[in-house]
Amino acid sequence: MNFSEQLKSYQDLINQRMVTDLPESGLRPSQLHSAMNYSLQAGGKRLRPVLTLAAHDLFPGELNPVPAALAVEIIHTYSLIHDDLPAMDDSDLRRGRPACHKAYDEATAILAGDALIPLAFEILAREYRPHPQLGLDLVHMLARTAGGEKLVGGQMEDLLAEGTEPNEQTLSFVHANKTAAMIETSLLLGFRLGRMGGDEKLTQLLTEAGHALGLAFQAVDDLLDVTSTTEALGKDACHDEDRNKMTWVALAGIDRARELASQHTECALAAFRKMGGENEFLLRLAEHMLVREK
Ligand code: GRG
Repeated sequence: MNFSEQLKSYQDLINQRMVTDLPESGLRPSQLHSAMNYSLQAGGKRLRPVLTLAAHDLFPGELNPVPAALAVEIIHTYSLIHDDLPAMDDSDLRRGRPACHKAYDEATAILAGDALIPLAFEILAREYRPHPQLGLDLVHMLARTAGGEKLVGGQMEDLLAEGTEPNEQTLSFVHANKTAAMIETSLLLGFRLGRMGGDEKLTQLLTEAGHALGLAFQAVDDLLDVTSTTEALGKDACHDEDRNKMTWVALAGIDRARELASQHTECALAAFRKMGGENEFLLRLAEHMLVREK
């Protein structure tokens, strides 16, 4: 399979699994379950779960990484639903459609996000029950990443920084925790399920790769906000500037943001290369993420 076919095949695996593991839209209360399905099935790049599957396939094992990948996408989607709320980033458009609170209402969007969080952990607990130690490790890794020191903490600082003078220290904290932590963990969950999952040296290299990839992803996200269009992105362009957000573009300009994205990508590539295994797809994916258009 070439890179595009492999990417599509990973995305298909996640999308198919979503259909079986999500509560049906009609389930009572249908407004809640329909909103959960609406946001999850709106598409999106499925980047994080693809990373989980590709990291598993570096050194594939006997266990199925798809439920772990789905759990990651579910947490990511909850964070997008809540991020779009008027009390947070106040965005009307997401994944090319009205944001959840626009398609439904604010209370429903809050509750849909709330219900997605335990669903992710329910899937992990249920699927990996025959391997309790492993299952607990996965739950621990994802919970920690979704919590106050990582995703939620990064989001808090991001909101607090709005309208303040950009500075590198805050920006680095926000990017490391709001964005890079989940990308790192997406990789680590998949790797943990593979046959080399207990190898410390490889885990360390993958952690470095994930961190760098996450920082590159955020730098590209900052760039796309000013260089792309709402149609291409499927979410509001120039939103960061409108919200007076602290971004690399605001702090250091477009050229520096590009330079940073390339440097972080190089770091990620170097770590993936050192890991060996079936790393060809991840190498291509890291390059693809640098030149992505949405
Ligand atoms: C509400 C706890 C909480 C956290 C929100 C995800 C997030 C944190 C904020 C979204 C805003 C933003 C620009 C975040 C950084 C980059 C990012 C996570 C972009 C969205 O991810 P993509 O581009 O989206 O992978 P798709 O729709 O393709 O999955």
